[in-house]
Amino acid sequence: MPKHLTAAQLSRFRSEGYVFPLRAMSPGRAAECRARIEAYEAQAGHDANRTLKIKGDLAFPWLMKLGRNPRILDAVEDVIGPNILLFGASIFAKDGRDPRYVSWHQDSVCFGLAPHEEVTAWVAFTDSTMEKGCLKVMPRTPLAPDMRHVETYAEDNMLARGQSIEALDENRAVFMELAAGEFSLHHERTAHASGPNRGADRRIGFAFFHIPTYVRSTISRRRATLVRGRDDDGYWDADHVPHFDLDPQSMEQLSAAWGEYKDGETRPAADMAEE
Ligand SMILES: O=C(O)CCC(=O)C(=O)O
Repeated sequence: MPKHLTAAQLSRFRSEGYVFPLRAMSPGRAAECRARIEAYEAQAGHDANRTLKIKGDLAFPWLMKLGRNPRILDAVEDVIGPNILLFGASIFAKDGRDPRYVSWHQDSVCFGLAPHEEVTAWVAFTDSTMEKGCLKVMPRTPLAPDMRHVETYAEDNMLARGQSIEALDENRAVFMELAAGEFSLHHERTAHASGPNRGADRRIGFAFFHIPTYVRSTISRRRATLVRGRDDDGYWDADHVPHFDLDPQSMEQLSAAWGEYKDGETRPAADMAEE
């Protein structure tokens, strides 16, 4: 018996690689999340995209708490089972009238995981509509092996290396529009992208990356946080979870993970990953 998804939604996820919209929290709570992000940006003096990536959940206890949101985890559990590790989280924030976009890509080529069973919960802190450049997915892509990615380093591309799958049929794309407080799920092999924000207001989402405990890292031994169930597999060390905002120990771990990713150290691992 699924805990959050209906049987039809679960079957859709398995065949198409995504499901939406699901409710994580009220619009009021989502507005609080946005306000917290914007308070951090004001204090740090830069766009949160510069720092709250890869392991952005380690910056603040409130983000780690959101990573344990029971409604999100119930849906994730329906897909990957009861023993769940959160191995990272990234913000994707676009300003109003922002040309930045995310090119078509599969996370499976850079996550360095085997088997490929990661599920991302993308949580909307603001409304995320087609006009605002919501997340879009290419159905059924998880059913095939990884696709070829070209590194473009394009200026407005929000991905570190501008990695991009070319020649996808845009007409088949599904736009996952969400209201503030809702979330979507997609599989790590689901090709996804997002366009520029043509709206006046910001579009902010936080993507949480989940794996079942039996998934291994193909890069090296890494860290993750057990957010539900038990870890009898022992493939991951425990994250330094933040005890207070910007806890230096957690921030050190966050920076190290971001540095590795930007340096492309995850790429060879994608080649090593089991198909
Ligand atoms: O939010 C976006 O625009 C892109 C999100 C994304 O690439 C992801 O969740 O993996």
